[in-house]
Amino acid sequence: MSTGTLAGKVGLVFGVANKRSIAWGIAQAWAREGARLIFSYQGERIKGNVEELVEDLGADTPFYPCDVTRDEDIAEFFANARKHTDRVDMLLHSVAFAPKEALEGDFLSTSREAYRMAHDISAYSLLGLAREAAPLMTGGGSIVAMTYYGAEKVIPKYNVMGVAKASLEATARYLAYDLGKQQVRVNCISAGPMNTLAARGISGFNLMLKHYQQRAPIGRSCTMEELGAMGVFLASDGAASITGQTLYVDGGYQIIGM
Ligand code: NAD
Ligand code: 0WE
Repeated sequence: MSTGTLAGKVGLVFGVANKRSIAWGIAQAWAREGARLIFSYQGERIKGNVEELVEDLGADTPFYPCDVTRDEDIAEFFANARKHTDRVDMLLHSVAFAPKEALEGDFLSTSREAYRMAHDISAYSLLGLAREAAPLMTGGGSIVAMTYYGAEKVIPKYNVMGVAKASLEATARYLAYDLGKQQVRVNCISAGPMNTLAARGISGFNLMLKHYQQRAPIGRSCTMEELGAMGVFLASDGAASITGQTLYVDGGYQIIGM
């Protein structure tokens, strides 16, 4: 019997692709605090990775496919999740995508289709998942979404992802308003740059980490453990009156003006 801060709680995790994924870092922290977790994965390409990872949390940890662009996948994921639990306490949204070319040139050349995809996968999906999760959050709940500073200030080449993250953060606020009456909280964690699959392909990413080392008050971006600790806090009763917020776990970079 676990005695952690999240003992007895049930969490749904969206966005594990491999062991470097932020979703995996936060899921491990939730599990360490005693939560029971149900995982989703994007598709067959990633299934094997997730299968191997979740075994560490116990051979009976459920995982089901869910491409968040498909309403029928979302419905099926929740039907599967209901086989294991009749209540959910937390949901982690750690999903983002824009077509590669949209993160390369200038923002002005973003196509209608790239704009649509980025917003569908990276922002609308929070609403689609929250709508299914909310009825299961009968004892209140905590929904957490991963965002980035490019939502509020221009980060060259982040382009349409920055606009989609602004939409994600606003989506979290409007969801927080709707769901507050059932004690479901919705917050974003704005992480500093992390060396994950989603960041690896980005040219100049190592320069960005150097830039944080030079400019952030604590002389670095964040660690996976620190993101996990924020995930645990937001899921805990200590955060019971925190909702609609974007919390920065970025070494303090966000406060700097020059
Ligand atoms: P990652 O590649 O490990 O995670 C991205 C996830 O999105 C993957 O698991 C992928 O399968 C999933 N995904 C993409 N399209 C999907 C779809 N259609 N359906 C379902 N899942 C889909 O990279 P990460 O860095 O861990 O990114 C996780 C989150 O953290 C993202 O929202 C990202 O914007 C955010 N974030 C990342 C950084 C960073 O520097 N790495 C910084 C701040 C915020
Ligand atoms: O949110 C992100 C990246 C999300 C992402 C990454 C990719 C790479 C592969 C979304 N779509 C794609 N599409 C692909 O084809 N981050 C916060 C990491 C990131 O990405 C950047 C950054 C940072 C930081 C892109 C440009 C500039 C900075």
